[in-house]
Amino acid sequence: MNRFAFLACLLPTIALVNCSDDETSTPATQTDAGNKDAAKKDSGPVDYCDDYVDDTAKAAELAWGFNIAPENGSCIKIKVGQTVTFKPDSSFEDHPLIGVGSDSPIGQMGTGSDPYVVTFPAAGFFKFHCDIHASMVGAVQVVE
Ligand SMILES: [Cu+2]
Repeated sequence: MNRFAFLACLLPTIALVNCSDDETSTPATQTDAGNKDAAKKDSGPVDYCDDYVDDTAKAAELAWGFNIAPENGSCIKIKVGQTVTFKPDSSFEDHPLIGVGSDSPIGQMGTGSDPYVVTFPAAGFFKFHCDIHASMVGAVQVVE
C-alpha cells in the first residue's frame, strides 16, 4: 500500500475507499444474513443478530414466512423453559424449518401448516433457517 492510499484510508470523508490490499475482499455492504452457510456454522453467538427482541415476559411467536429476517425481529430472547411458536404463513413444505446444531430443541419441521411449538429447556443460542430460502434466518437466545 503506498503512502497516498494509506492517507486516504485515514480520511473519514472517504471511508468507503477499500483500504485492503486484497482485491478479492468482500464488499462492506454484504452481510451474512442471507448466507445459509453462515447460518449453519454452529449454535453459538450469532453473527447475523445485532439485536434480540426481548420476549422473556410473554409467549414468543414468530410468523414463519418470507419476512422472517433479523431486521424484522427474527432474533429473539426468552428464558429457560419458555416456548417459541413458529406460525407458518403457508406451510412447512413451502418453508422447511431447520434448527442448527444437534443440541437444538428446534429440530426440523418439514410438513404441515399448524403452528409448531418448541420448548427451550436449556440456555444457549439456537439458530434456525429455512432449508429453501437463504434469507430466512433467525435465532433464539435462551437465558437463565
Ligand atoms: Cu423459505
